[in-house]
Amino acid sequence: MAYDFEKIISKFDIKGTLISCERYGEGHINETYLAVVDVDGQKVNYILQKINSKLFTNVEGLMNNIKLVTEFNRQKIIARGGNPDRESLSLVYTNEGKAYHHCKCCDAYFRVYKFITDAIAYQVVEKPEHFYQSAVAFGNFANLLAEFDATKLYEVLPNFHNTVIRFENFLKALELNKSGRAKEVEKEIKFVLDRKDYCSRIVNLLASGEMPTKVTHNDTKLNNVMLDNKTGEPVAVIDLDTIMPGSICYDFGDSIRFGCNPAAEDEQDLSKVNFDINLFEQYVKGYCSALGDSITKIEKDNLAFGAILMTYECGMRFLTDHLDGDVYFHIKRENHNLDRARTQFKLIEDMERLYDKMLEIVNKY
Ligand code: ADP
Ligand code: GN1
Ligand code: MG
Repeated sequence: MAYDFEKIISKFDIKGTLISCERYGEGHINETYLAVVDVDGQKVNYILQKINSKLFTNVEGLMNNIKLVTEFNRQKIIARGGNPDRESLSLVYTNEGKAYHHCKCCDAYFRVYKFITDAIAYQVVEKPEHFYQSAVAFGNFANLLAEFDATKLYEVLPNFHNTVIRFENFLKALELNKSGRAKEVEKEIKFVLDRKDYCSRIVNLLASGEMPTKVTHNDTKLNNVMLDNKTGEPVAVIDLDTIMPGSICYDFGDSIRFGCNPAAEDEQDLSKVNFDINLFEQYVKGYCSALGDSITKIEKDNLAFGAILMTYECGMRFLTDHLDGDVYFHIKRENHNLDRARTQFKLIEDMERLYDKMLEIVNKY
């Protein structure tokens, strides 16, 4: 659908003329655009996002979370003498002071962020150092959020990482088989069913209180952290849609499933998809050093398992969407979600083989 970007941008507190507005980044959920605006003869970049309001049905609640967290972060950064426009995701408010604009003509919700300059969100790890730095970034972010009052947050997507419920949804999708594809993916279906026992471990530890529930990011992929172009050091954690209560094992695990694979998440040639144990060690080192004493024993004991679990959950979600007929994740080609599921399953096989080594590494730090 074509949007009237000029009109949309004019609703926000931006004093200038829109030069261009093109699709940007690799996100699967929202539609992200790079908006270039002429402000007094200077080109200024902004990130414009069409919020996925099919998924985030309470846009007001979602945007209020983002407003609270980004303003909290900005104050902290100012207090330590940093640059809040660069080190935090920062909203550009509408002319009426709102965090988003609802376009009545196209019934779509938009938000604008200041563009974080001289920084990159990597799609794959190009240097081990980058992965280490992303771990430091997410570890520091977790520390910062520990001081944030979680009761102020609206739970945007309840049960987001509840693997037991994800498994039930997978079974429903299998039974309904809306796409008619179940017969073609019997091997992948068996892979998921064989590992059902993984689902309840962390859910139960959280429910019993043995593992602490913390404010977590819940989408800690490498491409949700911006690293400095030149130094490779952390600049900002982005993509704050899913900040909710959860386990740090989920956040740790999601970073590992995405970053320890030198290939893309949707690589079709599975011989290129491998779990890189050296990258795993880099991440453990960065994450544990940033968390220091705030990580409890039960959390530490479950970090390695969290990596397998998050990879399993994500693969299961991709396969569920393939069976449902690609209704959740944006796809760019036929069987795209199946390709994504297969990379996750390949990584799980590797991790299961290397599990003892992973535990040993976690114990070192
Ligand atoms: P999604 O939820 O769809 O993943 P993101 O918020 O992660 O969307 O944005 C997608 C991509 O856009 C990011 O990976 C990053 O490359 C880029 N991006 C997002 N916000 C900013 C920002 N404030 N400054 C610069 N780039 C950004
Ligand atoms: C989605 O928005 P994006 O691309 O950062 C998804 C994550 C998945 C990820 C898989 C809200 O994240 O949970 O792990 O795709 N986000 C949501 O790449 O469902
Ligand atoms: Mg993202």
